[in-house]
Amino acid sequence: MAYMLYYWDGIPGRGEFVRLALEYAEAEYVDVARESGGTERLMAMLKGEHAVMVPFAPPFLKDGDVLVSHVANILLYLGDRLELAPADDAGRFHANGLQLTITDIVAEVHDCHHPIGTSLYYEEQKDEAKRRSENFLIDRLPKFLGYFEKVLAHNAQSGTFAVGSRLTYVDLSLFHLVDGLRYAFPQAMEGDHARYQRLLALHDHIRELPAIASYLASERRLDFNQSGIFRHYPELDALNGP
Ligand SMILES: N[C@@H](CCC(=O)N[C@@H](CS)C(=O)NCC(=O)O)C(=O)O
Repeated sequence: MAYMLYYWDGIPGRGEFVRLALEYAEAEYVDVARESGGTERLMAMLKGEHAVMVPFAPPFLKDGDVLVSHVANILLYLGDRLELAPADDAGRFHANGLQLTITDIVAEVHDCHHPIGTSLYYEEQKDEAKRRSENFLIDRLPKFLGYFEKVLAHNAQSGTFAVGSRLTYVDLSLFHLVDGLRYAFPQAMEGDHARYQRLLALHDHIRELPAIASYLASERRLDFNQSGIFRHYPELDALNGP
């Protein structure tokens, strides 16, 4: 049975972390909201159509009777089923911890353009967004990226991947994180090659993998835009480097 992925249509957003895992594994899945009537089906799930649980927000994944919400939780679930995670507990929970750290930075990226309220327009919180982004670029971005660089260097089992000796969903998510940051903050991300060598090499490696390259060239892949998590406002990318 195909996995049913529920995520807002029109943006890569948080759904993209899940899509990349499904695409890399060449798993059968339906991107529900992109089908005719799909957004209505997504909304119905949010209203409690599912027998067992009501998810708070997309993305969520339905696999038969199982409904899993939150990116990191979905990837924990898929990691086991698609062989995208180590089999042992030490490795599985290490991967989950890294994914939760990606969840944290993604929330901070979102807060760069919406620091006051998700329900307010960007234009209503522009001044705060500038202050938030400046702090993010100076303080938080190097801390997070430096951490992921350290994780890659620390993994003696692999010269490329974050956990263990094989590719995991964490590597696919790090690819999307770098992609998104380069879109949102091109100026700040420029010139980081020496500092984040392993992370950027991982990004390039993932981009060239046949299943990922073919996904990126397909219509299933949505471009970044001004509605998702990673948005480009030049005035928020005003620094010369993180
Ligand atoms: N912790 C959740 C966050 C989910 C989330 O914030 N989803 C956004 C779309 S990317 C949403 O629709 N939020 C609605 C809301 O927070 O009211 C995850 O990692 O999946």
